Amino acid sequence: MRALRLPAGFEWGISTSAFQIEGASAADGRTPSVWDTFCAQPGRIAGGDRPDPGCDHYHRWKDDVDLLAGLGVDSYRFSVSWSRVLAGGRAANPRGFAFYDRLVDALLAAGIEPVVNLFHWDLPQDLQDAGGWRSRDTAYVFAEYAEKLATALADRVTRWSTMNEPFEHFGLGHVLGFHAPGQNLTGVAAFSVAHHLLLAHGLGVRAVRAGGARQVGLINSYAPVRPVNGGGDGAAACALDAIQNRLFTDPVLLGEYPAGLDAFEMDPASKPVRSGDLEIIAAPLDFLGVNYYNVLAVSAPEPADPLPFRLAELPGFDRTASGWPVVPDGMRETLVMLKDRYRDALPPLYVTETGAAYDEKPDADGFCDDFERVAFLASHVEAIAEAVASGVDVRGAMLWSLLDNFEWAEGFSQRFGLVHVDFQTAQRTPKASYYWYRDLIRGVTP
Ligand code: IFM
Repeated sequence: MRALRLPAGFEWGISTSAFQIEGASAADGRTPSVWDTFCAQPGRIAGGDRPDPGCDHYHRWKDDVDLLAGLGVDSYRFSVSWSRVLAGGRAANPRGFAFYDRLVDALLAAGIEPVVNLFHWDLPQDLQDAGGWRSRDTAYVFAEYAEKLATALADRVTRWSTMNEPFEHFGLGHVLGFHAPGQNLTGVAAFSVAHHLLLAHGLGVRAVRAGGARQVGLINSYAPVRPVNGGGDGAAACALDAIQNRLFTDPVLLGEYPAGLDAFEMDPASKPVRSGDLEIIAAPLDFLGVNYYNVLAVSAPEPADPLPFRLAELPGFDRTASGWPVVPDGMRETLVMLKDRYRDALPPLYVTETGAAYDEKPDADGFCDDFERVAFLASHVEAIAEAVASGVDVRGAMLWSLLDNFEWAEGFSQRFGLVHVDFQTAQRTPKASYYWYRDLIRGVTP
């Protein structure tokens, strides 16, 4: 790995999410989320995997804090299970709050800054039954949750994000139906979900600040779009760029919806958008979180295609076990794209996720040599440093993820962890990438 040139104080962290690691779905008063419901439906999850007990972080959190301390990270980003702290999404559950209290205290005692994300796709099922994100009310209930949580934790937690990757929750969960809640919405119905997620974000920013939070941001996923046949696929590339890279960023940073949504029959002048909403959505942020995994290749759609683009193969790149092309320069390109596109409207950036699935196992001596993940992470960290060198204000990087975990519709078949988890026993085994990252953080050039 080349010597990294990053500013002093550059932050190194790692990310997880509640539903993917906690297990304990019925412990201590937790109520079901849309993902519990979805996982119970036959055929939804690869191999019929069930998330519980999975990593069982709810019971093994002390071991996981020890792993974080051994890694030496400056920060740890985790999400809160809304269904654990508020039964049905509304009624305070003291035992749920107590779990995150303990976790925050243990992180601080270990010298690790807790970074709290409020929503990583696990809407309480009761709120889904009341209309989910198609209902405007859900955005207001989210704000109540946000304020309650900030009131409980903001004396110790400085940095908050309202939500992680709303685009994936919208697209995979509400349009393509591959994720919970498994809907196939189009037109105004689909647009209402996007708009209410954005409204929830804006109301959530106000609410966590009212609860005492000092730094608030949003975490989005980004993917540079490459037309496979150059200009011939330009319209398809613009359509995918509008929805993947702009739909959840332009309203937040510029106070307006991007052009190009009409290709999806989504109309920003339609009913869900009320006067004053965009001002709420564009509340100033302290940071933007950037999740980057790969670039997307696209071609023009065939006449029968339901979407105004067709995803294509990107030849010439290695692939991870998820089949995603390994394109480290896409990280630099993403960060520079954000700087060029949003200029003065862009707050400081943190890379809040990057990582890769590879299928390595511990050998007889317990050594797990995930050399492909080490190469992936090293090249993507170098790409962040290149973006910083070209003037992008990136303050830190959080890798995905601490543990192998429940990879949504892929179940346990895709492993992103720096720590291997045996899902029969929940035993944790740090991989080579864990030691590589530890040394990087210590300033040891691998
Ligand atoms: O596991 C997911 C995470 O929940 C959101 N970002 C992408 C990761 C890998 O697919």
